[in-house]
Amino acid sequence: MAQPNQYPASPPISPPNGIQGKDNLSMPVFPAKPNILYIMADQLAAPLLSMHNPKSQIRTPNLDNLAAKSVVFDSAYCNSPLCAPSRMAMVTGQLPSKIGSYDNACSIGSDVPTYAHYLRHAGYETTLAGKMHFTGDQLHGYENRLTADIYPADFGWAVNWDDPDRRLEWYHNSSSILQAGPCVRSNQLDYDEEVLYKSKQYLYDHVRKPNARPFCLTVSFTHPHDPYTIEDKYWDMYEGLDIDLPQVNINPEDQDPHSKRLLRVCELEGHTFSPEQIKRARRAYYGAVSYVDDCIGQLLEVLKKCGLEDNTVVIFSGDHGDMLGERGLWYKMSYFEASVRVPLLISHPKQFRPHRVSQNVSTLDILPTLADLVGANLIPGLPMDGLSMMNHLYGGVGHDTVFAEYMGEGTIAPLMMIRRGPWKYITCPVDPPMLFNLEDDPLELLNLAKSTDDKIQAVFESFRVEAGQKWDFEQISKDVFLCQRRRAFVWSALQKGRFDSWDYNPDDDGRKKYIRSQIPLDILELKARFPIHQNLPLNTGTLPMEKALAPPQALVEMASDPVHYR
Ligand SMILES: [Ca+2]
Repeated sequence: MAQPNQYPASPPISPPNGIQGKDNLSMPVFPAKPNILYIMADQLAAPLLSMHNPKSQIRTPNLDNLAAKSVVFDSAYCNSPLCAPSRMAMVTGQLPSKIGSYDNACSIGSDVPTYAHYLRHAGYETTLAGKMHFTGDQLHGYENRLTADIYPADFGWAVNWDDPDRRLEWYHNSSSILQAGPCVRSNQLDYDEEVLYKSKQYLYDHVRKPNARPFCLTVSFTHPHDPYTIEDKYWDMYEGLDIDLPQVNINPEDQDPHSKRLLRVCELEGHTFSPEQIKRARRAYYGAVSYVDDCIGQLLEVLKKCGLEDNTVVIFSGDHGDMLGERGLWYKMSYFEASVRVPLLISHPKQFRPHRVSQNVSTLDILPTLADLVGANLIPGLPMDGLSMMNHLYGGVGHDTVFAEYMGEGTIAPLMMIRRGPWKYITCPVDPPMLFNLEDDPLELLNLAKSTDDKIQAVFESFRVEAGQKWDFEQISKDVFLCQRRRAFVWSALQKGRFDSWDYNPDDDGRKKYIRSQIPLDILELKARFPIHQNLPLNTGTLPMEKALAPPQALVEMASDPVHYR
């Protein structure tokens, strides 16, 4: 008799994802579940990266090697060019307006399924090291969090559209550019060094654990996010290089309305940076990217040394880019390529032939792809905006559309983007629409919204109608205002009297580490050494406690492996 379907029989709201299996659900790709190592960088502009741009000046040898073994997505986008909304969309597979993630201080419901819930439900140990910018609930399905977040978990960074001209204390400003240069140490380095150490330790712990479940480890670095500073080692890598200046310069008065607002919000209005200042900022950014590349190299080296390389899918992406002076703009919050495009590669060469994908995909698609990779079922009846990239991974024809939404600081009404084929359409109730053909005009210089060409007008008109059907701008605006006002009030109340932080405090109990009296020393050292030495003590495994503590069979086998045994 067939197994009863454990999920409701109602059809999915979104089309079925990935490879179609029984009951319209995803089909497992692997007979055995692979581990997942998902690495993220923060504010890494895909168009500047060597794996996407052969003319790149940034040195990323580890990413380049990884890309050669990967499916590389050359037109991948975030779904909101701002940290938290982008990440919330990525973890849930839903557009920001669907989950109420409008700015960097919105909490999403703890009942909204994330990829961590899906993988955990499918038998994975889901672990996060580094940044995810959750407000409120700090886990959202991750079983372990190895570090605190770098950003606050409270409502302090809520945006206020009721007073859009007031700059808030935490907004970006020009200091990142004016103070760019090398350093011995920074807040960002403090953070990423911990993220790297804890992630490597997690992998070492995993291989020494008996009967470990497959892992999904998300390692999320804060570099190369501004401030533009990096330690000398990485700054010095670019000594003597004539750093490229931005390709496009646009006078402030000629900017589109949203870009003008961004200049004001980032306190860049009236600033004219010298070529030397711009080059210093870009050089520090290059160095920070090389630092991330170095961290990635170290993680991959640990995978290899621990014998995990073959059965681990490696994913690399980011949350948004950085304009780095292109068009006179800095940071993000814009739909121009350097701000909204993200790096994306998925590597598992024994399953996916390394190749390049030119279709438009987005980080929303990561959740359904992960579900397909591990054979997890998306729950029918629950909303899902992302689409599996499994067809792209196998070199077939996959989807080619990205939707993005922006409702944070710098806009005063929902600002939406549709990217399909060569086209990028941008619309906002308070701004004139924009339409670019990125094949003909990769620098986005020619707004075709008012083109008199009939064919282009037809494209424009179809995007206009599609956006009007997809988004209820009036309702979304109301939702944003309500959410902002609610948080402003609650936050002002929470700051009175005793302050109880929601920031995550990771478990790091020294009483459970290293040499402690509750485990016999020989056994402890045996379990801690990887790979296990081939000369095992003769009497191990006779006492019940020793039996329980016996090394995993895999380690015993590795002890006779000449590659690992030294
Ligand atoms: Ca970010």
